[in-house]
Amino acid sequence: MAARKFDNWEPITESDSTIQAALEDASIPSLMVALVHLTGDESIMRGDIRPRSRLLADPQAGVTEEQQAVVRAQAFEILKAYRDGGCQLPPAPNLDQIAEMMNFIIGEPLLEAYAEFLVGELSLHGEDPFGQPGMEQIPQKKKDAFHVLVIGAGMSGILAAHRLKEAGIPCTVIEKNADVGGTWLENTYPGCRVDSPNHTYSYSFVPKNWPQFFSSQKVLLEYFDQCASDFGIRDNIRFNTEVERAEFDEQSQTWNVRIRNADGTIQILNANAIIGAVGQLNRPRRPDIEGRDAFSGPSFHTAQWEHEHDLTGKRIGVIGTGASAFQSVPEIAKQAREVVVFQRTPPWVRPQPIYHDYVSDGKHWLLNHVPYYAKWFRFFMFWRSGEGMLEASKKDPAWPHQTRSVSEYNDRIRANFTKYITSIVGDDPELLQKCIPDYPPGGKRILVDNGTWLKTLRRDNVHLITDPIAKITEAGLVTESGETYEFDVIIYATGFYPSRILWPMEIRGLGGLDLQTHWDGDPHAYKGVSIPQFPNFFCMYGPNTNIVVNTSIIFFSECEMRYILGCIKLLLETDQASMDCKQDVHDTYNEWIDEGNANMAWGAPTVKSWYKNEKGRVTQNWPFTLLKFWQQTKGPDPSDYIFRSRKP
Ligand code: N01
Repeated sequence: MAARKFDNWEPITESDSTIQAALEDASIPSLMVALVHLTGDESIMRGDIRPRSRLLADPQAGVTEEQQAVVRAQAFEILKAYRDGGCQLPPAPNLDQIAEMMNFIIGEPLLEAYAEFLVGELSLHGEDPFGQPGMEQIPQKKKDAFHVLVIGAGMSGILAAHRLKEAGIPCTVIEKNADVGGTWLENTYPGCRVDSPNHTYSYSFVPKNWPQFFSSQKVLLEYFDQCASDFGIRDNIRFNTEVERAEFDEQSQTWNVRIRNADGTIQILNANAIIGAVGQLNRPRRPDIEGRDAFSGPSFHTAQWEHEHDLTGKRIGVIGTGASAFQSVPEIAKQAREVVVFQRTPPWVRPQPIYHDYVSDGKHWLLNHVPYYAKWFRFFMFWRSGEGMLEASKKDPAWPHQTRSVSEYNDRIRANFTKYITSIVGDDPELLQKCIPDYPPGGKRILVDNGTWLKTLRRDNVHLITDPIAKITEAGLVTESGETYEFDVIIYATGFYPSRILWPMEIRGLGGLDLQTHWDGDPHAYKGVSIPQFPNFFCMYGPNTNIVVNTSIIFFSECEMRYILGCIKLLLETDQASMDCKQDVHDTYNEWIDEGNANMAWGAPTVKSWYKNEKGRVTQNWPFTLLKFWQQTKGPDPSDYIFRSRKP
């Protein structure tokens, strides 16, 4: 992996024909704003050629072919002049100009607050959008005396260790697996890949020449593996080691953490703070179906794939139709004699023609050579796959068809998705009926498809069964209608235990309070990070920090880590030993979150999903904009916390 900062673009030395060829592959909206950087000429974004909002499915956002040709010709002249002039840039744009560029690329006026966010993202003046300014002023001696224990070396844990190291804070990472990567290490099922665009699903400060727009598990694992090496944090990680218990010691205001080493020995570590970076989708769930253990053949969960079983020519039963089944079934079907998929609820499917496509050479060249193009392309993706989609999931209380959709906009999305599904399976009315969900789009995770899933369901060797499973037998499955199915292998694509955040670890806070008992299946936290009565325990990807409509969970981790660093900085600056979130602050925050979630498609009472706990509360999701989370997590407000010092 060539890890480079976005602003380290390569000088242009290539021939005219290379430039021209690359421009054929340009994202025109991203290119146009990059041209403003290159020339300082605002007229480029003040003419008739402009991206249009809400055209989220069109990669050129409504810029016509003819208009694209005009922009390419203009870009060719500008890039040649830039090359021939020694690759010099005019002065950086000011805040007003950035705001205009941002509104231009989105196609509608955005909140002014986005400009500040973007200035950081663009790093025009070397800003670190997720950094914690002022950390460098704290004496190293103080930092050396503050030890942080990070649980997990997946995407969030690697980030946490890196940021702590950068800040000069000592840390130890405890990882249950033999290597880094978390979810990308554990999930090795065939077809596993990211379904958020990779140019946003990456650390903001470690771009990569992603081979595909949505890369495979192998490529993602390589990325995180390389990051861990490049960050120099491997020596901080204790592999094959599990945290069993963590107990807050009120005397010293520190945490005592019991770990089980690879050789089974037990050790107690002491830490000033803990960062729980274990993810929400970490503990595989096999549902309690009658006779579950009776099956005589191999059976395994998608997140614990048993590669030793050759599926060629086999009869396979797959339970579930969430994202894991969606990606693995098409691959299994290529090998197996027969695949029977048991569906309880159909997923909404969103067309994404480039889902399996490779990034062309021209696109790579533009990303690497044209100043700020990669940054704007990232923002363009960020908007189109995330922020811009939020509106479509928002409930309009006046909308009369709340069961099928939550607003007029949401209904239009429903119609589009229905049209797409119909275009592939429409000539099979029985299959079509099984594939159209009866709940609003966004109620559950929308799966991105380039036709692979729906075409797989049409294969002669694939059958989609909606008759509920009654029991598992020695030979296979029996459904409620009494139909029997015999299999060689049963695969559980049945998800995880998201509401049991941090389970099965025993975490004990003030007065020995046990976290899982305290939460009772209903995890809450302040900003997803702090839990009252659990001082100096910080979560990453904690309660209500999951996102439903796409974009990148890495963005959230970067926000959370910035906030956590801010907390540590505050403790060190004030010479306090611990900070404990105030209960009323936490409660008011969570009321706001619950209200927000009730207004979203995934909060609709008719929808059941892993976003809700058994009581029906949305425990996992963040209901507002990404910008709002970015603003919320800039740093802690000291008045939100109770500070305590070490007891004499
Ligand atoms: O799990 P899920 P997943 N009988 O919980 C069904 C992320 N992810 O592993 O919908 C029959 O979504 C259940 O049915 P229902 C992503 O965030 C990302 O697929 O509850 N069926 C459902 O169909 C995703 O959302 C990627 O009615 C039973 C399925 O099992 C999250 O992980 C790839 C059942 C479980 O679906 C989880 O996805 C993979 C029963 N008793 C995962 N119990 C990327 O692309 C459960 N089901 C990045």
